[in-house]
Amino acid sequence: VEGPRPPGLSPEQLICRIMEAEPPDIYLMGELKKPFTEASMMRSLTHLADKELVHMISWAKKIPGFTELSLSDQVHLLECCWLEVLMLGLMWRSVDHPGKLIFSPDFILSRDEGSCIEGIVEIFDMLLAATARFRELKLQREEYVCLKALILLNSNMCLASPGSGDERHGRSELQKLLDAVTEALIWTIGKMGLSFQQQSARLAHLIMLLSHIRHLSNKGMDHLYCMKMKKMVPLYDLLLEMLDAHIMHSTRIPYPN
Ligand code: AOE
Repeated sequence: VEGPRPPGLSPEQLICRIMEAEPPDIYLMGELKKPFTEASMMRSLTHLADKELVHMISWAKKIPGFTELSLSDQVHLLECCWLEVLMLGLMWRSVDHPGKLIFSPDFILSRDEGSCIEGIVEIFDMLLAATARFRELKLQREEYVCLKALILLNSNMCLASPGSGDERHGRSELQKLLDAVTEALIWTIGKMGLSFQQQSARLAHLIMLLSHIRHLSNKGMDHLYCMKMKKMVPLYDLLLEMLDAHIMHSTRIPYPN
């Protein structure tokens, strides 16, 4: 039943390639001014995200097969998933630091420091809860990189690219990529010395966390939209446009600029 894997890689080779694609740690250094105000903390967070997004594009392009998708599929996928990908990265960095969010090695926030920014404590609590779940599961690096690639490749669900004509072709290529990464995740869970039943349960637990992350990203997007209205997020025009596109997809209600 298994067709040739997109780049013709074994699960082991695929995980290797996805591991090599991992973005570097970002340091904020001079950008951090304590004590934080609502505006300065938001500026630091935005500055960080801004730098991370540049690396995220390089990361995506290193996922085997991604650049073989149509350009519009590549754009749609990144547009849909960027906050989920940032959030999963944040959880991974924070997994060994209960109660703390390691935005970067030099930008660590506790839940209570979130009270600086209206509405952020609720998001922090959800991020910390999901991080605690990954801690309980003792998430492995190999699993983490597979989940992040799955977020990217699975984010497209409701987005069609009408008129592109090769939709069918694009979809099945994307499906093949998703299948390959899923197979790699199953393979890496299989190496852990668990019973068959424990392996299935672990796969289910990991995949279920992705729906929490999608939910968190939607909450974060709502929150960012509120911040934007308070003129707290210094977004570049292009990024602002992209953020707008995201909110319109998720609510389907256009709003005035
Ligand atoms: C999570 C992880 C992380 O590494 C950094 C940040 C920083 C900000 C945090 C967020 C996070 C967690 C959720 C928070 C949010 C601030 C408020 C929210 C706490 O509650 C995110 C700052 C985001 C700044 C906006 C940048 C807009 C970018 C739009 C990008 C886009 O649409 N596209 C298509 C670019 C895609 C490139 C890959």
